Amino acid sequence: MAISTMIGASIKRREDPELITGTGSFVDDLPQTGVLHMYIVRSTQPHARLLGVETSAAKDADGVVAILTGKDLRPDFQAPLPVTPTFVPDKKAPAQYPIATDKVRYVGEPVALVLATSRSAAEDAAERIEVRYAPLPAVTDLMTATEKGAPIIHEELGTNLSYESKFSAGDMEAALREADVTIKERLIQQRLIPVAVETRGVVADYKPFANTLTVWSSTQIPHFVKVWLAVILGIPESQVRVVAPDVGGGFGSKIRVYPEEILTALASRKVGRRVKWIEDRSENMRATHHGRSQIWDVEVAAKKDGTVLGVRTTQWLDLGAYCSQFGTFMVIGVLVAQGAYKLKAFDGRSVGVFTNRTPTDAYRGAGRPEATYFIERVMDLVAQKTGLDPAEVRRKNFIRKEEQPFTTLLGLTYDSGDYELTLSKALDMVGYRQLRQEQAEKRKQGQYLGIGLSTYIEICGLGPAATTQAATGVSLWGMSVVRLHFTGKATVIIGSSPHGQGHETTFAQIVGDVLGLPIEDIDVVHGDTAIGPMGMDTYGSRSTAMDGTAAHLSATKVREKARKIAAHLLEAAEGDVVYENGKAFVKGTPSKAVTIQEIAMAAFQTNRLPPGMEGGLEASTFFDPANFVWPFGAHIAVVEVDGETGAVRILRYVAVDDCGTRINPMVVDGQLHGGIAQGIGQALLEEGVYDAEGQLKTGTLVDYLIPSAADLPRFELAATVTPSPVNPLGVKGVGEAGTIASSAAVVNAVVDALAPFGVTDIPMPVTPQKVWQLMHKNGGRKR
Ligand code: MCN
Repeated sequence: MAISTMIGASIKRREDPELITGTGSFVDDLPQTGVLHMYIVRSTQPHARLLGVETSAAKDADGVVAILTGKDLRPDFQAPLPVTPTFVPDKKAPAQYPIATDKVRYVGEPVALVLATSRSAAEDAAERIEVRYAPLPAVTDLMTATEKGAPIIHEELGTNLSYESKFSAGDMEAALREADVTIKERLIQQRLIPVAVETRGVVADYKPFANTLTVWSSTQIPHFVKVWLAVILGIPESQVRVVAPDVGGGFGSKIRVYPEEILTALASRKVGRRVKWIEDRSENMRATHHGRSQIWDVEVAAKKDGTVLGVRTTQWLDLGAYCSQFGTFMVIGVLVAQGAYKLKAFDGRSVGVFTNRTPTDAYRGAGRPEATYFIERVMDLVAQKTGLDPAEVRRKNFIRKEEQPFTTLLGLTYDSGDYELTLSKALDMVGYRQLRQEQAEKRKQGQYLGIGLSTYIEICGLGPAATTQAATGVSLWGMSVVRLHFTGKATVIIGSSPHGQGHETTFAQIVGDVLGLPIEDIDVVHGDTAIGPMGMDTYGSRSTAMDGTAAHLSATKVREKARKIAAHLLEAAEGDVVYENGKAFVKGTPSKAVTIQEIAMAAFQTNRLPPGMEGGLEASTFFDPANFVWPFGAHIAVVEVDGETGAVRILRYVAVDDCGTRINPMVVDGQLHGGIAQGIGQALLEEGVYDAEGQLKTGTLVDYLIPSAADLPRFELAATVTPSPVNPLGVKGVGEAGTIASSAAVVNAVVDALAPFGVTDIPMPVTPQKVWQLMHKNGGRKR
């Protein structure tokens, strides 16, 4: 393959052979010698005073080295777990410590640690620990949690309300007065349990004499974990190293500094030995944060020609028992809920509430699936009420290509977009007109075909340093180092780290494109805080737009220096030398070229460097773009609802996505496949359910359904390319796009199929039981 076509090439992911042959190296695969195994005793109570932890029987058990309780460990914490300010800086965020001392607030909260010579010894000993609780009534309902008389989870606050914030612009009352139609609806974002194939795991190794700590963690954020280990344990940051080895999926669930990272490190410091903790699946379902768990109340003002004048929403956000690190990031959903449309008024409110359930935090899309679900359901509600076609309602309200960059009512500016183009392409692909005819025919025969659209936009590529500093308290940069070795091979060190995304391939493509090196000559290094630059880690589909751009810029700096060295070697004027495909030559004489390998060698030899030039061939970059990037697209689901059973089958799924320049279209498609599957999982199958007492009823994969290939159709994908103007590569993110778009498309399709029954909404997950009940409600079919 010609090197100059490296960007846009569907190169197979080079990380995969290792992963699919079982030779990857995950936390659990690290050398075991001398390691102590940690088992965490967790609260079985959703809300209770912790009266005591009786450990004497367990201490004598075989293989036990130490047992530690919250009371033993509390003096060692120099700070609570971090909570970022994210959009609602004045929220009430009670301090959460990694282990309970006086009270437990959700099932799964750590209560005691058992350290033993084997995992089974630790588990056996844990059974001998007696935890004495005085149970308290639990808060398990988001909508009644703040009512007078509800049990208070954090007494020091005197309320279960964390915050209530408004984000409004334009005159919603005027929009309602001007409207021909108004609609009210309540949309449910059920609680989701992220199910990464690899559960979390931590190995910590504290060296007492050197006061150094090395932690291997299955995390998306090794750099942030390093900082917080240093702060919470009081170890100089320079003496803490965090490594994220191969990480088997995260989907946002490994985005926070977790209690277990602190506890494993602290346990290692207490006993002076290497300590390992590996989460088991049922622990994972309770202790790893959950996602979504929101209710969105909706009010719409529209004209009878389909023009949407204004929307009002309240996002009720179930934070769970504590404010998780990025729990209130989900407020972003309200901030971007305007979607791809022009509106006169937006009236948004977000209310964050504590309940006695596992804390919620980012889950693939984090706020943007909720926003898309809201505005895309709004478009369909308006179509239904006005009798217009859902595609026409969208077209009527779209922000036009020539209006980009477009500033929303709440002041965010879209970088570029052509929403009409992706919609037209998707409609063509699916054969929309013909499908509508087919639908009408089938209805006559009592068969229920549904067509659902979702023309989403997304904010990602987090994100401009100043904006993210103001919104979240952290300046987010893209970071990279590109280093050429003596022999002309390159190392690229990036500030993000993948957990399934394929960075080792795509980042090599980015650098290879600039330097004209084959990707076999480029090693992409990530996820180790002891190597390379400070990083800002992986979330918010930011890596390519931020660290990818930083890698491009570092490579460009290296290329520029290489060109200067080449000019010296060729005894030519700098201005006459060009660099192409890994070679530098005087313009017009490519036969007399010096290769990058020769230039790299010369960069380390004083006798071959231009006089006064510093040696080496290496550059680093802190990249700070002017804006976020805003991918978009049009997804169409075609479903069939079984009139007898209420079962939903997805017949077709068409998606046209635009993530700007695609570095590797095959990787992009892979990201979309996974993302769409996850959104379909939310639409049809998944729900984290608690009973009225606060016990998790879906604590295993038997009760919590995730989609398998058998539940999914073949995805029909296509792309348009609208480059982003905010980075030189023109890239936007794609890691979450599929999830952001797909739940809305599928639910819109089901509601469309059920239109003859007068159905206007159906809460996710759309189970056969709910569908069947709606079909039989109030005497069945209406038209
Ligand atoms: N890419 C590309 N061209 C583009 C954009 C992206 O070729 N225009 C490639 C990238 O280079 C990268 C992949 O697509 O290899 C995703 O890139 P990007 O959109 O920048 O997202 P991140 O790398 O920052 O990944 C984060 C994102 C998020 S937030 C979640 S959640 C998520 C996701 O990626 N979790 C995943 N994808 C996942 N994929 C897997 N397998 N596992 C997860 O846990």
